[in-house]
Amino acid sequence: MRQDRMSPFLKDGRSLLLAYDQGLEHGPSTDFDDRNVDPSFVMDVAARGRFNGVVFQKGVAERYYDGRVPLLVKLNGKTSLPRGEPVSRQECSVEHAASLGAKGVGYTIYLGSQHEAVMLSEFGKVQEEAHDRGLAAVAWIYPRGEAVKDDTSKEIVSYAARAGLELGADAVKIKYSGDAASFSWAVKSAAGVKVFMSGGPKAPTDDAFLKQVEGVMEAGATGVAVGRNVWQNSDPFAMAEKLRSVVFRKTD
Ligand code: FBP
Repeated sequence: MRQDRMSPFLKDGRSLLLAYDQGLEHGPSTDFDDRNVDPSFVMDVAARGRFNGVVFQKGVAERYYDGRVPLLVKLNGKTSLPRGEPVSRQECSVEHAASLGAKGVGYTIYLGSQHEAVMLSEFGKVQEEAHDRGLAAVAWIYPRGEAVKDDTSKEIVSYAARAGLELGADAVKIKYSGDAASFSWAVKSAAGVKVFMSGGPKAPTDDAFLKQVEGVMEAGATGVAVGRNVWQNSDPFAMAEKLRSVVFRKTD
């Protein structure tokens, strides 16, 4: 049987990942406050909130990762400052991620961008190197750029999921298409690749976000990889508990 490289991040085949690379992607003044600007606070939320994995860029991992939960290192990234078609280039090697204790690596592909080919090609190398080392290769696949009119349509979200399969990802992290029926087409399109919903900006209420997560799980996804909806919450531990009860709910 094929080895499941995602197994370090799974419990009963499901998963709740905590993402914290927004300091690079959005900048501290956009997303952080006095509490969550400190990576050790988020490391603690990941551990005490019983997340199945934490996602850091290498700089944060080098200084703050303490081994309490499995680590996934993001290998590429960009800031919010450049204008024009999005591109995110690799700035950390698979080898370095492995040396930090990562059990998986993450890479963002802006599907539809004029620079898509650069990211597809880099991810191709990342995936092969990761698999050579027994690490999971997780693709953040975000359709974006002039050519993409609606990045949460059923058509485009399922295209992102399918691209993950074609590119050999062990898991894809994609945006929610808005309802369980359309998201289940994305899960089917991924054809066995684990599907995670990407959290997005903090929802107006906990219930509004949990409703999305319910739809995601009903659609057959593996779980969610979430950041702002947890560590921007006034009680991240309570939110983690609520998320766990939805993600790991037994349906039978
Ligand atoms: P959030 O749950 O906070 O949205 O985090 C998920 C994530 O994919 C992060 O890993 C990444 O920093 C961010 O979203 C990228 O957001 P954007 O949609 O602005 O590119």
